[in-house]
Formats: sequence, C-alpha cells, structure tokens
Amino acid sequence: MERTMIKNLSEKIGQEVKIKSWIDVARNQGKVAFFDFRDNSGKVQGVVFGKPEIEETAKKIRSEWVVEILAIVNQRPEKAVKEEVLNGNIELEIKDIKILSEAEIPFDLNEELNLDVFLDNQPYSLRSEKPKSVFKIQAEIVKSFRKTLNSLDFTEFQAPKIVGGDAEGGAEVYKIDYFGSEAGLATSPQLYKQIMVGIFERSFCVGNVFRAEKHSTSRHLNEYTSMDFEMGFIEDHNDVMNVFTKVMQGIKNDLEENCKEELKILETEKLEIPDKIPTYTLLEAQEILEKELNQENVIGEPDLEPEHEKLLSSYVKEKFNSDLLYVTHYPVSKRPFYAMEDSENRGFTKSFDAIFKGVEIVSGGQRRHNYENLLEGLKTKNLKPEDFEFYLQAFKTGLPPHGGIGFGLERVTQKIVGLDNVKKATLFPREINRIDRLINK
Ligand code: AMO
Repeated sequence: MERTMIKNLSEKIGQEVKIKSWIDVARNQGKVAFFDFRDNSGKVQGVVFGKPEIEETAKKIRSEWVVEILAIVNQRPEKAVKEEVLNGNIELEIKDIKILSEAEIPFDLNEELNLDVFLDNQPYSLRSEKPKSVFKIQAEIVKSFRKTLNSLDFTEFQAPKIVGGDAEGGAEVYKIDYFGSEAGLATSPQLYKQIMVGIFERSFCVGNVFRAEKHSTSRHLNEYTSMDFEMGFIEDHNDVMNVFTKVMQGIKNDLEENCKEELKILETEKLEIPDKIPTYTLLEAQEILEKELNQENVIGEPDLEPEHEKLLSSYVKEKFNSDLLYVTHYPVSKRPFYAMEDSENRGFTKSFDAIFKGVEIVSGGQRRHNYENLLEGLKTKNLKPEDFEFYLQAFKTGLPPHGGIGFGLERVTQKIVGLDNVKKATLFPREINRIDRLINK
C-alpha cells in the first residue's frame, strides 16, 4: 500500500491507509493508547483499542519514535470534532504498527528553552513548531528572492567561496592555507557579481559568506547567507532601490500566500512595503534624528548607530506606514572602494542602506564602472591595483554603469518573524563562541 501524507487523510474517510510518521505525543490509558502522529504535512490523532496483538508494541512507544501505521480513517463523533485544526474531524483506528526507529529525547519539545540549550540541541529542538516555522519562512524568502529576480531577467550564478586574499579589501577575512599559498573565505560575492554584469548584464546569487568578526552581538554572525544582485545600465542607485522594493513586496506577497500557517504560529505582524519607500540622505536622516527625535551630536557622523536605525524605523512606520526605509549618500570614507562618488555631492557616495523594522538588512548602491575611476577608488583606500588584477579585467574590457545590493537572509528573517536575536533565525549559527557546540577556549 502507498503512503498517504497526513494532510490528505480526510479525503480517505472509511478507507484503510498507511502513514509514516513521528510520534508527536503518546498517551497510554490502560487498554486504550492515544497518539498524535506527525509528518511533514501535518498531524493527526490515532487510537489503539481492542487489538491485543499490538497492545504491547503500543505501550512501548514514546514521543519521537518513528513508525509506520496501518489504520482505518474514521469520522469523529459530532461533539469531538475540532473545526479549527487540520484533521480535527477524523481519527485513525490503528490496525498495525511497525517501529522504524526508537528515540530517546532530552526534553519535551514544548518546553521554553534558553538560547544555549536550544542551540546545543538543534538536531532535536528545531523540530518544534515555532523554529520549524521560522525556517519554513526563511526557505520561502529565498524562493521569493529568486522568483522576483528571475521574472526581471536576472540570471543566477554561483559565486566562489574560496578567494585569493580578500574579496572586498576589508579586514574580516578567514585566512586558509591553500596548498601552501594563502587564500581566504569570501566575505561577499562582490567582485564576482560585478564581473557577471559584463556577462549576463543582470545577475544574482545566494550563498554563504564568512566574516571573521570577533564580537558577539544580536545582529552579527560569522557565517551568513548573502543574497546579492547586480544590474547593468542603471541611471543611478535609485534603479537599484526600485528593484529591491519589488523584491520585498514579492517576499511579503509570497509569505502571505504560501506561509499562512507559519505566520499564524509565530503571530507575526502584517508587513507594510508601500510602492514609495521613505528615502533620506544620511544628512536628512540625521536632521530628523536631531530635530524630531531628540538625539544629540548626530549630524556630521559618518554612519548611523543601531539605535538611530531603530528610531528612524519607528518614525517612518508611524508617518508613512512603511516597515522599510532607505538611507543614501554615506561618505566615501565609510564605503568600500567600488562605491560611486556623487559628482554633485562630493565626498558622498551613491550608495544606500535599507533599514527594515529597526535593522540594516541591505547595503548597496551604484558602483564605479570606469576603469580609471575605479583605480582612484582603490587608491583612496590604500589598496594595490595588482591585488585586484583579475577583477579589473572586467572594467578594462568594458562595463556599463551598474549597481547592486547584498541582502542578509538571517536578518530579514529575524525581523519578519519578530525575534530578538539573529542567531534564532539562523540554522546552525557560527559565532565567536560556537560552532554547533560552545567552543572551549
Ligand atoms: P555589507 O557588509 O553591508 O555589504 O553586508 C550586506 C548585508 O549583509 C548582512 N550582514 C550580516 N548579517 C549577519 N551577520 C553579519 N556579520 C553580517 N554582515 C553583513 C546585512 C547587511 O546589510 N558587498 C556589500 C553589498 C553590496 O554593496 O552589494 C556588502 O557585503 O544584512
């Protein structure tokens, strides 16, 4: 007999079925044993009653054992029907049980756990409903990112994760021994996605990147998933922001369509991504912080503090009902060598950050596309052109005006589902004190 998925059982009332599942809950009450069965499609209740040949087996079974069940699908009596839950109108009358795996569990899945206990036990703790919903939503975000960009004629590529030296000229690189030569783990696909503009014109990638940051905060990971795109023939950074707005609107719509149950379990707030996203230059944002939000000594600083990002988010939510805002024109000193300087606003770049529900989820902007101008950029950061020779070929051989973004998957997930720490939105987080287990130092 073929396996029936649990979500489809109510189509088979009166029939014999085979299910394969975990035991979600086992309750043994003398001559009657009740079970909740769980597979990846849902849950259903079943009962063993008046079957002496399987009573012994039924008594042994505990939560998380893996079983194969033969059963009749029965309609529940009227007064026992639970309208609001999946399979609330049926119950399985169990005829046979085959044990596929036994299990020994460290704690009940419904227990509230502190973060370290949760992380130490992830192969098990991730099975509970809330974290499972977080990562279902995360999978949908990635799917939606790809869907929107594919629909806009972007082509996906796979960026290398082993790079010669540093991908961007920053300091936070994990060095690795590459057959006696020095190499590093990519901190971003930046150089490769720009190269790909010369090949596909519009291109994107999704992949893990590595940052050797030596601090532990609620917003930083040492390995995270970067969703990047890069597009040619732009007028300026506004074209890039417009595509990112479409990406966020796509994510909102796809989650509402395909993750209804998960959004309900996590009690998430409805997302607001209007067509016109509030956009300020860094200076304008700083003026709002000082004049309207009672902050001091902000104007003229090269960047926003995390607290400022939170205040600006609340401000635009209240004023424009938007969960997203853009801040543009960060100073040349604060942006990487490839960021395009604004010829009408010297010292500032055509770059931007996207701030979502109080945290930066994206950096991006227009890039220097002219070879000589890019060499200037390298010079301002004291970087040597010979270290970037491979990448520079793309510019020597002709690149259009272009721009793009890097978008942190874990941060956007964290904010959509309303978690207080990015590690809770990361499968198997890597941070200074942990690779799966806490590291003994
Ligand atoms: P940046 O370094 O600002 O820009 O990173 C872009 C986005 O990646 C996420 N992010 C992180 N998430 C978790 N832990 C971290 N340590 C971490 N660092 C960054 C954030 C951030 O907004 N090459 C540029 C992008 C570009 O210009 O296209 C870059 O990597 O969501």
